[in-house]
Amino acid sequence: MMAAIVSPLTDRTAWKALQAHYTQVRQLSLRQLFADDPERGRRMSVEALGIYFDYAKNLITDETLSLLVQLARESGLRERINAMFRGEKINVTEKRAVLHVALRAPQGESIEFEGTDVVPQVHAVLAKMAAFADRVRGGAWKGHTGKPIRNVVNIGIGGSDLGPVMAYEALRSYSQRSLNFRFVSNIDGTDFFEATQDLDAEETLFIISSKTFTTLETMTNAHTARDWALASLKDTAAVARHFVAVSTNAEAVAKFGIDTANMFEFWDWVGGRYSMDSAIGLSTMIAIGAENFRSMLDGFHQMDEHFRTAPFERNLPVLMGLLGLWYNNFFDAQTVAVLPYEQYLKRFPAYLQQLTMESNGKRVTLDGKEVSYQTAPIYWGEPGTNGQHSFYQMIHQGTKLIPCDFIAFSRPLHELGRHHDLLLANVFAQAEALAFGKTSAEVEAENTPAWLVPHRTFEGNRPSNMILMEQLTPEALGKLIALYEHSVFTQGAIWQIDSFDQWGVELGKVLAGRIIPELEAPSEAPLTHDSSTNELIRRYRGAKRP
Ligand code: G6Q
Repeated sequence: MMAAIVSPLTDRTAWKALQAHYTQVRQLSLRQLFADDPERGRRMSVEALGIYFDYAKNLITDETLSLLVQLARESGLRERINAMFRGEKINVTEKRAVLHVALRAPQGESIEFEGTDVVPQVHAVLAKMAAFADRVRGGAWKGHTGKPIRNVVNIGIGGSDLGPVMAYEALRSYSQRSLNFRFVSNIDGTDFFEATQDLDAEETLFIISSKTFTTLETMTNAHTARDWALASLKDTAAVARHFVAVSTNAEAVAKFGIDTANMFEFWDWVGGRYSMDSAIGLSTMIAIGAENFRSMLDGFHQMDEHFRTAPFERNLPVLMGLLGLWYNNFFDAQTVAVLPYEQYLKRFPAYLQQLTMESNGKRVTLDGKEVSYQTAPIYWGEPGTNGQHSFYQMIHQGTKLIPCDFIAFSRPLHELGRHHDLLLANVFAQAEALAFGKTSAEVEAENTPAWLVPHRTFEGNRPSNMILMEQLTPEALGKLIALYEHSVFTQGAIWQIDSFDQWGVELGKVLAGRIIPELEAPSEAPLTHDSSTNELIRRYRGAKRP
């Protein structure tokens, strides 16, 4: 089904009003805005689902916000949200529905795809995952030689890797510590080698995670894993005890030699980068247990409901999406820094890179017309406080405007002396320093020599959001991920692009497929690429066979 017809972005009334409004607002200073309105901090914040979202330190006024909300309305965001929840094929270029919200719908709720309620299917797979996870965790699932499993290796890439790695790292304090978890994604043999070199095959379970079960990297690593396991176990019957699969492709799973009884299913309507809460999360569930996994799903679901029902003015993902769009499209900001002040979220920026940039890194609209505005910004980041001793210099005093998302939790997972007070003091201080800076008069008043004053001055006015939550729990993680998922959706709807396809990854795959046999062919085989690529191939061939 085609999306509702809305006018091109730059023709919308709110867009034009925002352009005019921008020329006034860019002169404003956050110092002044806060001085003029002592209530700004409290007023420009939303508290929902245990998330305190403070957006007061943004370069906005009330009018900015109401124009942005008007833009969301004019862009048909409400209709787009409803279309997603109704199971319409909003991924138009792949003719697919986009129903990751069904993965976390509680039992008893109904979400239909082509006339069938998919929620019971989701719960049947969750129950199967839970039974399996319990057996592995409790030692009832034995390897081929009768030993319990001590190592779980997830083999997958992209959406079948980044979510599982991120969630495992994020929820490590909830994980069963007697189990080791490793993640292999890269076609670079080093990844597999390092992940397995100290493991005993008798105690190792491989989860082959691949929606299509055809991905070059994953299939190559899966075959290497099979050879590695059989080199010690020496019996093909061992494959059934040491390999399980997560896929939509039962035929390819069976062909690989995995018993389809040990296959955990998901569906075409789950996009790779939106799949960590499907069976792709099997490693997560084995790590943290079924109950914690369910509470993570509950967190996701709470955010889904909030996104679906809350008025745009108080809707966390909508607000976040709109604020991001404000800098991206009007201030011409090229990037967004995601700065979690929580060590367990160290892989969260990498996870968000795929979610945001693979989803919204598009240059044509749904109807194939080239956009005349910027789409997805570059996402990047590192946990605080580490980044403060590295790239924050540029955020404070560089020439680029870099809006920041700070993420912090009031209660630590490990009470350790003053550590948490020091951590939180830093995150609050960074947001404050960015917003208000330090004027040259303030620097001069510290008896700074005149020549040094410009170097020590901070111009301020650098925007940030603060996402403050109580504690990093499975439920909190679910909310946080869904917050970003839906903020990406909000922006994609306004930019009128397909946030759910990824054609941009295809060309490289096809060309690599052509080059592989050329690297493996005898060195005199003729080459028909451009002169640069030909020379690279020749040099590689020469190095391979000196
Ligand atoms: C995500 C993409 C992509 C995908 C990987 C792995 O949205 O589709 O990152 O997840 O290419 O694909 P398979 O799971 O099919 O191996």
